[in-house]
This record gives sequence, structure tokens and C-alpha cells, in this order.
Amino acid sequence: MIRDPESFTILLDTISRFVRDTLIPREPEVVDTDEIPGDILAQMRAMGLFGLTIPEEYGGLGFTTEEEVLASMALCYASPVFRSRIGTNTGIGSQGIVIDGSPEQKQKYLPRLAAGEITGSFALTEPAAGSDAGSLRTTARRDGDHYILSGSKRYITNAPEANVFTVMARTNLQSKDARGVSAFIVDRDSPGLSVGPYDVKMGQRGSHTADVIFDNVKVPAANLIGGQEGMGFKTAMKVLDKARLNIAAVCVGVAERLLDEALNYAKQRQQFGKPIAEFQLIQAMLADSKAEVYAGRSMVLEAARKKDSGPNITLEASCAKLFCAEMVGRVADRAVQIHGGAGYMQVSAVERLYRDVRLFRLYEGTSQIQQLVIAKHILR
Ligand code: COS
Repeated sequence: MIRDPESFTILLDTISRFVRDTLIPREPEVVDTDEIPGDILAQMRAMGLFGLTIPEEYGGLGFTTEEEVLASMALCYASPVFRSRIGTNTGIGSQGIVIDGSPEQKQKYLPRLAAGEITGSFALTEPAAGSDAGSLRTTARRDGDHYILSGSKRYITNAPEANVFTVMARTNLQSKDARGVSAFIVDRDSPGLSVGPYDVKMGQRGSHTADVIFDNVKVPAANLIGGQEGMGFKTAMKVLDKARLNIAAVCVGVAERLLDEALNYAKQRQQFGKPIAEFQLIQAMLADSKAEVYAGRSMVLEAARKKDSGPNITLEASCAKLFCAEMVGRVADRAVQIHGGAGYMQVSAVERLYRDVRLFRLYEGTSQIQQLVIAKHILR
């Protein structure tokens, strides 16, 4: 649902201009420094990008799901690491509070997350709990009006930047599955909480992940999300439903960029006396990519509109995440193929994006996890 088409079109145009005039030209700098420059972060704050999905009453733009996916597609025409920097505030690092938080928790954290004054992060994955998220081992032991958290989290996006974490931890120490898990809001400056060095990754330079270690971290009981133990896994899954659809939108945005890079190259690169775009074998690759990008875009928009009309979209979010993450991998591969040797060189955008998009088949649920979720729903 688009609430006010006229002002939304203006906003999308503003994002697209920002992408073309500011973000794309600065991509090499982000790769060289492994950081998003401070002036770009300031512009993203000023544009309200950190608060796109946070309700208006807490200072965000209160985007509907359709508005959110359209904004993500537009933003991810630039390197996906720019979106990743705001993505934990608009997605997994805030939505646990938005969906299941108490009014006090919302009031305390959401306005600053929306303004980009603080960065949120989502700590679910552990060294021994990836796809089997319900088996996590971080514990939260009740001690008076506090909980004591112990354990460690792995590959946590924006952990080095984070001021506040949504942490899934086991409150029922007898249980070994999802039912014993609760979700907590944990401030970065809590004594005993430390963040490891940046992980060295295949791609996505400029977006950071790291371990987060909890060594007897004291967290007020008031920071239990939902106010009830044992609900944390469900909160995490609800957050991931929304996040998976958004990652599908991210994949569409990057795929549109990759297709344009391939089209532009094919039109200007001459071989055998003419632009390679005139050869049918090149045209076939371009056409397959166009059809797949269009399919992904249609799928994401359809699922987003369904979500805005009320029903649960666990199934549709997994379908979109599965299709779009695999789709952008194929589009990236063809873009490199069309560029030939030039696409294998580190100076080319397609080489970098090829590595960046490999992540989408892995995080926020691997393609195989999406297949399991889809199969479970259709076999019910
Ligand atoms: N929304 C709300 N509740 C949900 C849900 C959803 N999308 N998915 C599951 N639940 C609920 C179930 O209904 C169940 O509740 P009951 O115990 O009341 O029946 C509970 O959560 C446990 O669900 P389930 O039995 O399906 O859990 P499993 O341990 O089998 O795990 C998978 C299911 C594998 C799908 C889940 O662990 C998963 O998504 N893993 C991937 C994790 C991931 O994406 N990690 C990426 C890192 S986070 S960026």
C-alpha cells in the first residue's frame, strides 16, 4: 500500500538521485577504506533513511511494506553495503521492539533508532547455532529484577557500530529448543559485553560483522521483549519474516544495477566489428536477466501488498527470499560473463557485486532454510 502516491514518488526520486549522484561515485572509496564516509551517514540521517519503517509516532517515516521494499530496491541500485548500514535500524535491529516491545521500550529506543542517533543490531546466530537457531546456547538467568546473560554470538551485522542489541537467549535452561528462548534489549555499554574484531569477508566491504560476547552481562528484567519468557524465538521469526522480504527487495535492486552494467558494457564493447550487444548469444543472457529481475520485482511487490492488507506472509517472504537471492546470483554471473576478462578485474563494479550478492543466499536464512519453510507451509 502506498499511502500518498504523490509524495512517495518525490521521496523515491530523491533516493534515486542520491544513489546516482552521491552513492555510486563513492563506492570505490568505501571498498578502499572499508567504511561508509561520515558525510554520507550524515546525509542518510538527514533524509530519514534510518527510520523508514519505524512508526511515525516514534519519529520514523512509518513506511508500509510496499513503500519499504520500493525504497530498498531504489537504494540498492548502489552497493548494498549502504543499505546494510541503515538496514539494522529499519529492520532486524528495531523490529523486535516495534512488533513485540512494550510502550516503555518503544519510547526509550525507537526515536533514537529512527533518527540514526544510535544503531541497532540483532544477535541470534551463535558459533553452534546457525540454521538451527532454536538450539542457541546463550543463557539468561533470572537474578532478582535482572537477568544475567552469558554466551557468544557470531557474524552479527553492524555489531561494531551498534549501541543496542536485540539478543535471543535461553531463559529455560532445561529446554534445548525454541520454546526456551527469550528476547532482550541489551545496551552496548553494559559491563561484560564486548565486540570482537571485524570479520574478514568475501565481499560487502564497508559493512561489518563481528562476534558479540556476553560475560555475565546484567540486563534489567524490564528489557525482556514482550514481558514474557519463552516468546523470543517467535519474536525473532516475525522479525525475519519482514526482513526476508526486504532482502528479496535488496536483491532486486542490485540485480537491476547489474543488468544495467551489463547492458551498458554490451552496447559500448566492440568485437568482430560491432557492439557485442548485437550478438544473439549476448542478447540471450541480457534477456534472461531482464525476465528474472522482472519476476523478482513482481513477486516482492505482490508479497508486500499482501502483508499490508493483513495476512501472515511467512510463506511468501520465504518464496521471495529464495527466488530473488538465487536470481541475483545468476544475474551477477551473467553480468561478469558479458564483461569477459574485464568483469574479472577488481576495478569493475560487476566483480565486486558478484562477491557481494553471494551473501544473500546465506544470511537471514539460507536458501535451503527457505525451501524448508516453503515446504512446511504447502504440505500442511
Ligand atoms: N512467525 C511466528 N512464529 C513462528 C514463525 C514465524 N514466521 N516460525 C516459527 N514460529 C513459531 C512456531 O509456530 C513454533 O511455535 P510453537 O512452539 O508454539 O508451535 C516455534 O516458533 C518454533 O518453530 P519451529 O518448530 O518451526 O522451529 P524450528 O526450531 O524447527 O526452526 C527454522 C525453524 C529452521 C525455520 C528456523 O530455525 C529458522 O528460520 N532458521 C534460520 C535462522 C536464520 O534465519 N538465521 C539467520 C540469522 S539471523 S540474521
